[in-house]
Amino acid sequence: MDNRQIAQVFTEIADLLEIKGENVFKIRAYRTAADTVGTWADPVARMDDQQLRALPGIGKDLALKIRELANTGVCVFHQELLQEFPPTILDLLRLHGVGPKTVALLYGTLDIRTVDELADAARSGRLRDLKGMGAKKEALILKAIDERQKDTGRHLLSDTAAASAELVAYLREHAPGVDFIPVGSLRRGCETCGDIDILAIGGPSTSLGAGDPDLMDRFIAYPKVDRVLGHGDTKSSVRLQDGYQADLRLVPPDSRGAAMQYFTGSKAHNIVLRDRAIQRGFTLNEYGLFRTADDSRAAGETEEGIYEALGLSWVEPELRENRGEIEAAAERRLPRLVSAADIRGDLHMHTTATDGRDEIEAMAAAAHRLGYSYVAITDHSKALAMANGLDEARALDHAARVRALNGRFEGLTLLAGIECDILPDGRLDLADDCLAQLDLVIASVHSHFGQDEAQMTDRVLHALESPWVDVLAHPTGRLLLKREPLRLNMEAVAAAACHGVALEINCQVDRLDLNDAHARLARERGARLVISTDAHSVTALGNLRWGIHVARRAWATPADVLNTRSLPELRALLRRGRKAA
Ligand code: DGT
Ligand code: CA
Ligand code: CA
Ligand code: ZN
Repeated sequence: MDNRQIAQVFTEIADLLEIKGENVFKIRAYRTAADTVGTWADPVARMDDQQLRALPGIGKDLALKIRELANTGVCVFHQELLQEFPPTILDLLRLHGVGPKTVALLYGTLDIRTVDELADAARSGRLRDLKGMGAKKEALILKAIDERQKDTGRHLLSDTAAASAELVAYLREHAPGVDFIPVGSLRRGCETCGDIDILAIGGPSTSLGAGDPDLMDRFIAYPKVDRVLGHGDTKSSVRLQDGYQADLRLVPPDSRGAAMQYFTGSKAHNIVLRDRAIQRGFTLNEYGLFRTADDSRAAGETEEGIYEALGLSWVEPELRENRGEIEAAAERRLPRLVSAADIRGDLHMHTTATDGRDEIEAMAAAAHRLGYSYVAITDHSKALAMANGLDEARALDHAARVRALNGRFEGLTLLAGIECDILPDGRLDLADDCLAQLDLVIASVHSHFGQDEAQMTDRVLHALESPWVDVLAHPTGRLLLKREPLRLNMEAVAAAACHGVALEINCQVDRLDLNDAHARLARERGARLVISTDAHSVTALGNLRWGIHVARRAWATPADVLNTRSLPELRALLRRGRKAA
């Protein structure tokens, strides 16, 4: 079992204990353990008892449970708890705003077991009279159900990438002669993916049409397969235990590029490309590009060959959405997209001073290992009381501690920053003379998400008027598959940001906020982007790659992105830098 799976078992135990109304300390112990295991870099299943007990928050009992999970794949305590409730009850918890206490209430009083039963009860107004509910919460639950249904079947990019990588590793091990390439929306770096699409490039026994029954047998024998949806010699589909559908398609080597192109999509991109082929006397399909006149092959082995034969330069997968990339490829003016290698520093992260898990020094050491030239430590401000946000005095103390580490890590500069809340009326949570003493100020909305568009836009614009704000973080506040974006006039925000505020692409796996469309709009209006992890732990610094996909899907070049700059260049671009100059 990998860390993610073990963490999930602990989270479920905590949820079920909470639904039962058990001891809060016991519940918290499982949540802490889930957190530790879920973010630990090395596989805990391989650790011995002593190593396990050295992990934060893991005692004798939890260490035993991890050993049990590693050895048997299940935990008896977890199984027993699951027996006490209908299995569908955990689905209720995945609704936004529905926690274990609400589930306990719904199950205990109305015997609600499924999302459908909950929807019925909410629609017929049976929830509002329950203790602690009310009409407002009833409406919120209905909204959460609607949002959930709209998204069913989609998964976060990062989760899909992990599930796909695991499957591909299995396939590579069991079919060493075959080449496997993840395609579909995953290759395009879409924020969520409907399924896992994997392309297999012919093994020795393959020729067009003949297929490879052995390969497909091995595919459906993958231990995580829950159900086989289709099973042929060149194409099979399965449903995996964690809810993913996975499609495997096999093509011969001379169709490699054509199949990569076809199955990477998007559908919209493919349709335009196929029309272009027809206009030029070709037929394009997953096996190749053929001259319609005599059916002879014009291209197919490589993607580049296909695009070239159609008078186009090769198009990066992230751009293949029929949003102008074909025209740009025809005119040879596709942008040089930003990549992870261009990034010189990370400008948004938290430490144990607020809700981060690691100390300043650990974050800095990790950034140093990543080869960064600079990082900004940006803990929360006081309005975020839940996160132990900093007031002015603590913020300045913290800044001094951050700056004191400068010189410790060769080539790395630590910037003392803050993530300052934008209050409901648009004022900033900390006083100007405090903000002025910091190196970087990120502003963000963490409350009153329900304001209407005019109010919310005014609120954000007001905050951006402060001469001390350098970055607007996670501008829409959305949580993928969970919370809708707040209502904000992005045109107006982008226009305001042109006066020296960078708009963040937040790399948290369920934020990716700005999204691709907004980031592109902001860029086109002349606003600068910044790609930041908002890491709350050392390991989360690695989430940069997800935000890079978003930036690339927004057609961003290195020049569009603040944190591709050297530190002196960056300082000069900040509004506070211009002031000083
Ligand atoms: P998803 O799974 O909803 O996240 O999005 P995709 O893009 O991965 O879509 P999927 O899995 O249905 O199909 C994978 C690729 O196969 C798709 O991007 C393009 C190609 N494809 C599928 N169906 C069609 C089709 O009807 N026409 C064309 N031209 N291409 C198709
Ligand atoms: Ca797909
Ligand atoms: Ca598919
Ligand atoms: Zn943050």
